[in-house]
Amino acid sequence: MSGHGRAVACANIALAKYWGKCDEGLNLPAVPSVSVTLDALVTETTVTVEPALAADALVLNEVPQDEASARKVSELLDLLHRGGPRARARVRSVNRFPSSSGLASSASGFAALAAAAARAYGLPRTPAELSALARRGSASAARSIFGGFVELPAGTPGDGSLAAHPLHPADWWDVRVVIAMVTRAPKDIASRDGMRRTTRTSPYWDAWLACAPGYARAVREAVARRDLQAVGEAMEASTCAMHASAWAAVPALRYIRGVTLEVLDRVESLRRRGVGAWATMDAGPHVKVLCAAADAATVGEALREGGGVVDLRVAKPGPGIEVL
Ligand code: 2P0
Repeated sequence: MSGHGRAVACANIALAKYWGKCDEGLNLPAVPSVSVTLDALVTETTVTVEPALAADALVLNEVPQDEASARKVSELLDLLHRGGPRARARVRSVNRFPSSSGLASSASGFAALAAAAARAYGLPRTPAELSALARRGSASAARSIFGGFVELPAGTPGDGSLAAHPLHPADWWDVRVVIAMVTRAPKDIASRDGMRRTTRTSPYWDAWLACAPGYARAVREAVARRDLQAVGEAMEASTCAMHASAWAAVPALRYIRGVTLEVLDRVESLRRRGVGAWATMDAGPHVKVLCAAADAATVGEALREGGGVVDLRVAKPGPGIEVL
C-alpha cells in the first residue's frame, strides 16, 4: 500500500525532569516527569510510503540524512508495524527551532513522526498508543502527543505499553516559558549517552532516583492549584538535582556553562525585585524561565541585560499532536 501522512507536534519542557532509564531496550524512564507542551517550538513531519525504495529516506530541515541517521526513524516505523513486514517510507521533518541544542527537538520530532507514520501506513492508533510509540524514539516525545500539562510516569522494566497522559489542557493556566538561548552550537553529548553515563558512574544517581518522584508530585499538585511559586520552586529543585547527578558522573557532564549561571543570576535578581520567575535547564546550556503571562516582557528584558543571550522566545502552553 502507499499512503501519506502529515503531523505537527510541539516540543515540551519538563517542569519535573526525566533523567535516566529503568529499561534501555524499551526506553522506559526511571523516574516520573511532568511537562508543559509549548506552542512556540514546532516540528512538522510528513511520511510518504514508497514501496519502490530500498531503504527509508530521511530529510531533516531540507538536508538528506545518511542511513545511519535514518536508523532511529526506521526503528520507529518497524515498531509501528509490530515486527511485521512493511514498505519503506520517505520522511521529511522540519523543525521551526534549532535542532539538537537542548531545545527538545527529539520530543516534537518523534511525536510528529509517530502520528504521521500511523496515518501514512493506515494503522490507526489511540493517543496513548501513539505516546507509547513515540516514547521508544525519545521518552520526552511521549509527552508531546498531548497538549497542555502532561505526565509521563516512571516505567516498569519489561512493560512496553507505558504512555504519557494529559493532566490539564493548554488553557488550564496562562503561564509563559521564556526561553533564553545562549548558543547556537549543537550540544556535545546526547541525552541518551548522558543518562547512561550518569546511571553507571554518578555517585548521586541513587540520590536522584530517591528525590525525583517527590519533585514530580510537588509539580503535579502545584499545577493543579495553579500555584506558580510552588511549581517554580519544585521545578528548580528538580533541574538542579538532575544536573548535580550528571555533573558527578565520570567524566563530568556539564551541560551548564558559564553563561547559564549568569542567566540564573538574572532570574534570582528578578525574584529579589518581586517578579515571580523560576528557571529550568535541560541537556544543554539554555535557560527556560517560567513566569506569569503578565511578567513575560519584563522577564525577557532582564534575561537579555548583560549579554550572552543569542535568542529569546516566549512560549505558552500549546496543543497536542495535529494530524493533517
Ligand atoms: C526531560 N530531557 O524530561 C529531560 C530533562 C533532558 C533533560 O527528556 O534517551 O531525548 O531519547 O529518551 O527524551 C531529553 O531526553 O531522551 C529529556 P531519550 P530524550 O525533558
